[in-house]
Order: sequence, then structure tokens, then C-alpha cells
Amino acid sequence: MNILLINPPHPSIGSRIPNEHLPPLGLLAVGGPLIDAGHHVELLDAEFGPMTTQAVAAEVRRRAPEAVLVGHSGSTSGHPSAAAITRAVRSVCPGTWIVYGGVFPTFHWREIMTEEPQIDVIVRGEGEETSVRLIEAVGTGNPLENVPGIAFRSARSGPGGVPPIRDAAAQGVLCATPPAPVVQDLDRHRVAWELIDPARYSYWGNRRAVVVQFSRGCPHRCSYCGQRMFWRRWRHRNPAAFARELAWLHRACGVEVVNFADENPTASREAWRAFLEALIAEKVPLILVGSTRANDIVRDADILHLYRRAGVARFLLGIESTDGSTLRRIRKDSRQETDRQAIRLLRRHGILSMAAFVSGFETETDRAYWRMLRQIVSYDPDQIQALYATPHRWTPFFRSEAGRRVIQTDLSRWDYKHQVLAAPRMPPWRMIAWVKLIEAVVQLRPRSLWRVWAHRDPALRAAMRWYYRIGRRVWSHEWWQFLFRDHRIENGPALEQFLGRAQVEKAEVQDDSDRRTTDSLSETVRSPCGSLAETKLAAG
Ligand code: B12
Ligand code: SF4
Repeated sequence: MNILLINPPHPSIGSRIPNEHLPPLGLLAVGGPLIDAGHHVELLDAEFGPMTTQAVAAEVRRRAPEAVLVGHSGSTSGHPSAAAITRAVRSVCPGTWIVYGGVFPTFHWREIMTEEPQIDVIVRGEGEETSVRLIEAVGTGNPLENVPGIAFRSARSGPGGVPPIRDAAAQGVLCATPPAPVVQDLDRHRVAWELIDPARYSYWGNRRAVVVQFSRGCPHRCSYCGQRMFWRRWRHRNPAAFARELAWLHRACGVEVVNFADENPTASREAWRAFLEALIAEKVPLILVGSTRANDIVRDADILHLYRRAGVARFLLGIESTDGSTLRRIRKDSRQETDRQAIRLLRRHGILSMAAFVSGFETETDRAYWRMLRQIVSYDPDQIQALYATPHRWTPFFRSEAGRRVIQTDLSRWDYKHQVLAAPRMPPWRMIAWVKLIEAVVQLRPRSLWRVWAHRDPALRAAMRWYYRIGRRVWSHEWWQFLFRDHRIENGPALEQFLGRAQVEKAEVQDDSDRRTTDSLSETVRSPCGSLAETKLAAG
């Protein structure tokens, strides 16, 4: 089959301010198995330009694929753009199958299938195996009911006396098959690197870059985190094979920077250490950047030299809050002292630390922000990233905030860089003023500036200058957006009214012995779609 993968342009600061793009790993991960199954696959990356919706539609018409597969990693805030593209594609290619996948559609399939009749199928969960089964069924005319992990409209009506759920366009019965199993062996499927021109993608100050995944998921249970709910179980790739792939990316494609997509690449000390040693043995001068937990850095104090030798240049640490009771409430499973120590250890080993903190978890008061500012300065990270608490429907945090008012109803602004929930004791202007003040103080204090000039590693000095250049633009852009672009509403809907009911109950049933998340994707449907009504439909 002729398949076109489309990466829609994302409106957020992360995509638009730096004039650099990273390859859409999610789509490439889906593309590899499809190519290996014998299909002809191409990629249209509309982030470049960015392409307008009309230009994307014209390009799709020109290429005339039999199926387009759309998805974006920045998935909640990317949804409006993805949906607009599917509408435009349908208007120019009435016969093309339109398939949509990713994290947000996985948990909002019911609403999306109802509101966007042009979308034929939503792939729920990981895309590698489901896409191959789906495209095979589409190509051979086999019933879609037999493909686990999808939602679609069936022409068939509900079984014996059960009222079917009909979509808005009344094209058929809305159907969801049982969840697909997680991809057990991450080495079984390959990423379709051949679909990109590596020279177009860069990061870290115009260095050729890719996104990769050593592991999926996370064994921890932070209440606000949607990612662990999506991937369900922590798994990792074969460390040696993964190191070989990175070395190949360097030697064959000229890749210099590797950005880890992992939620928690260091969850297993043994596996991570094996990877570091294998990569060191490959002798490739790669720059590795990623995110991990402060606890793991402290745990690995004795092997941090291996991190550095393998090329780790920066780790983002999700500090989230500097308040002990908030950390416990959001189940961060971390302590202030650990966060502080991790930053010190990284510095000692010549690795930059980026501390991410989140506004909106505590009762926002001037006193709380003042305390946060002093604490972050005392942590002394090299870089900080300020985010706003953004409730995903598939998290316990969403459930606990279900009655809170939404002040931002434009989903494209749900990108962690905009306040979306009302704070009972603080107006939005004061919240952004505190957030911007904290960013400015932490980045502009003499000690930070001194490091930019005097850090012993010239490569890290250059990387820090790059971050300051972007940061300066983002900082002023966010003020500009706040003052002149964003439309906040005062008496907005309650969270649950806006996004639908929480979908977290089953996901929270965990086996604490190994912290293996049960099937969070089964929120709605466990039985085949023929018996939809037997199941408890959590949403809508
Ligand atoms: C690397 C990264 C970035 C990079 C690069 C993005 C890129 N080009 O890939 C940068 C720094 C630019 C970035 C920016 C942003 N990011 Co970001 N980013 C990530 C990160 C760490 C990895 C993304 C990734 O490659 N994942 C691995 C791939 C394999 O997973 P996947 O994309 O979900 O794809 C799988 C399935 O979802 C499915 N699938 C996906 N698409 C499709 C499509 C079809 C048709 C099918 C069938 C299946 C399918 O199959 C794939 C394989 O199983 C994730 C966290 C994470 N671990 O995912 C955050 C993450 C995606 N980012 C996030 C956000 C919020 C943003 C920003 C909005 C931040 C900002 N304010 O600027 C922007 C958005 C712009 C953008 N370009 O994405 C959030 C999204 C939250 C949400 N659910 O909405 C995440 C999940 C972080 C988090 N912890 O919450 N990001
Ligand atoms: S440690 Fe990070 S990835 Fe893991 S559950 Fe917490 S926020 Fe999510």
C-alpha cells in the first residue's frame, strides 16, 4: 500500500522559536515496521516552513497516497493542527484512509471520532504493531474488528438489542477493539531513518540531531504524569544493539546530538550502565541530552564518570516543586536534598543540569513563590524550565482537579507553557510575573552568567550560550503572547466539563511489588466492539 506519514506543524514555542527541528520519532517508529511489511512509505514533515494546512493538502493530493497516517508527539496541544490537516486531506482525497495516532487520540478517541468524521481510524497505544495489522486489514478487506488497539466506525449495528453508539455524522457505529498488548521487545521493530534527510534536523545550536528511545515508560507514579499511563510498563532496548545504532547514526548519517525521548532511561542501573559502556566502546563523539530522575543520579554517583565519557552533556531533572508536602502530594517520590545533591553531582562530573519546576500544584501565593525562588537559587541548577501544571485526562491529577475552572480553552495552548487552570488565590498576570521573575533571576544571577563565560568545557559554554539565546526569545515571546495573543476566560468550564470524565481508575490498580501498571488503555473497552455496551464507558 502507498502510505504517507504526516507530521503536522505545531504552534508551540518549542517548535516555532528555535529555528531547529528534531525528527518525528513516533512516525518513524511506525514507518519502520510498515516498510518491513512491504508497504511504500513516505514522510511529509510539515514542521518545516511551517507548511500551511492548504500546502499540506496540496502535497497530499499530488502524492495521492492510499492511506495517510497523522500524529504528533506534542500530542494534546498538537491536536488542533492535526485535526485541521485531516479535514483538509479529506477535502482533496475523498477515498484516502485517514488514520490518527499518538497519546492524546489514544485517550480521547471517542470525542475525536465523534467530532472529526473525516478520520477513519484512531490507533490507541503504541503504533508499531497495530499499524501493520491495521494496514494489512485495510489492504485485504479483512474486518477491522480483528485489529486490537483501534477505534473506528463500523457499518454494522449493535448486537441484539444493544443501542449502538453513533458518531455525529452517522456514518456508522463507533467501535473500539480491545487494547493491543504493549510492544514487549523494543528491538524487534526498527526506526525508519531512511525516511528523513538527517541534514535537515538539528538541535543544541545547529548540530545534526535525532531523537531516540532506549526505554519506554516509567516505574514511578507521579500523579500528574500522562506518559507512564501511555507506555504502561518500563522496558528497555538491548544496550549493545542500541549503542550500535547510535554509532551508526553518527558514522553513516553524521549525527552529532542524540536527544533521548525516554521518560526515565536510567530506571535500571544495570541496563543503563551496560549501554554507557557499549557506547564508550564504540568511540563516537556523540552529545547525549535527556531527562531523568534526581534519585537515579544520586544512586549512580559512582558511575557518573561513565555518563560523561559516553557523552552525556545535560540531563533535565523534573524537580517540579521545592516544597516537601507538594512533592508527597503529587507522589514525586523525591526529596529536596536529593534534588540538590543530584545537581551538585552532575556539575562535579561536567554535566549540565536543567531543573524543571511546575506552577499550579500548590495553592499559589506570593509567599509560596518567594520560597520557591529562594529554594531554586539555592539548588543552583545550570538551567531552568518553568512549566504550568497541565492535567491530562488519563492521570490522577486530572481526577483530583476535576472541578477546577479552566481558563484556557484553546487546546493548542495546553503545552505546559500556558496557565490552563484557574488558581484560586492568584490572578494569571501575577502567576506569570512570578514565573518569569524566577526564570530571570535563576538564569541571570552572577553565578550562572559566570559559568557561561568561565565553564571549563568550551563545548558546554557554547551550549549554554545557545540556551540563553533561545531563552531570551522565549521569555519575551511568552510575555507578548500573554499580553496580546492568549485569550483566557474568567468563568470557564470545570475541567471535567471541558475535557470529559477522568479515565484513570483502572490504570491506578497497580501491583506494588513490581509497580507494573495494569492496562491503562483499557479505560473504556475490554470486549470486542460487538459488545461495546457491556463495558463501562468511562467517558461521555
Ligand atoms: C523529544 C521531545 C520533544 C522535542 C522534539 C519533538 C519531536 N520532533 O519529536 C522538542 C524539544 C522539540 C519537543 C517539543 C515539545 N514537546 Co515534547 N517531547 C519529546 C519527548 C521527550 C519524546 C517524543 C518522542 O519522540 N517519543 C517517542 C515516540 C516513539 O513516541 P510517540 O511520539 O508517542 O509515538 C508512539 C505512539 O504515540 C504512536 N504514535 C504516535 N504518532 C502516531 C501516529 C500514527 C498514525 C500512529 C498509528 C501511531 C502513532 O506510535 C509511536 C510508537 O509507538 C516526549 C516525551 C516522550 N517520551 O514521548 C515529549 C512530549 C511529547 N512533549 C510534550 C510537549 C508538551 C511538548 C511541547 C508542546 C513543549 C512546548 N511547550 O514547546 C513541544 C511541542 C512541539 C513538538 N515539536 O513536539 C509532551 C506532550 C504531552 C501531551 N500528551 O500532550 C510530552 C509527552 C512530554 C511529557 N512528559 O508530557 N518535544
Ligand atoms: S518520574 Fe517522570 S516519567 Fe516517571 S512518573 Fe514521574 S514524571 Fe512521569
